[in-house]
Amino acid sequence: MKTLLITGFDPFGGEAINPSWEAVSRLPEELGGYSLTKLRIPVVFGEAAEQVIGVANKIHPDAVLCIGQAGGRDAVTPELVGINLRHGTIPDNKGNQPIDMPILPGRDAAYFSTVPARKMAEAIHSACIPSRVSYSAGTYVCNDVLYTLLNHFDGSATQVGFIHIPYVPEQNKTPSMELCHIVRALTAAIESL
Ligand code: PCA
Repeated sequence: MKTLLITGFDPFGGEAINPSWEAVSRLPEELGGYSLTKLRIPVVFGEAAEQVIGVANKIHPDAVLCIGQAGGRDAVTPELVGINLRHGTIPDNKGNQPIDMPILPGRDAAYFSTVPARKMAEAIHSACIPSRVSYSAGTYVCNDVLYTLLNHFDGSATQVGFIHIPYVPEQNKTPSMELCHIVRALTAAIESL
């Protein structure tokens, strides 16, 4: 059986929960021909990606899929690209707030995701959940993780992808999506890998 390392984040920005970890933790142990290893990662520039790479070095996954909250989005959005830029409009959970800094100085400006982002969006849509491809993972910790992993696994057989998800209703912000729909969306995405 193939191995999938799937991650969700700690809460940040004053929220009590992060729906990305809430959804990831509710996924089954096996799905779509993959055995899942779930990892909760900190909302800290640099450290989040380091923790993912640390676990990946031990389990050698066939694919790494990271999930994050994108407040304001009304759909589940597989990301197409990670960029070599750090910019925080709020501090991370350790107080770092880089302003227009490269993630890896001198390295490529961007990498395309190596999972089939469009196919995943179509599979989520076919499960009757709003979804579209996103062309920007932002410049905060989610993009930091996506870019760093794409750089790390560049040229290897390990696929790397990222999916942003909306708020859940418990967070009292709009737009939001029921957690069970987000779990179903992630299920459809993994089954399409
Ligand atoms: N969303 C943030 C970081 C953690 C999360 O869940 C982002 O979009 O960068």
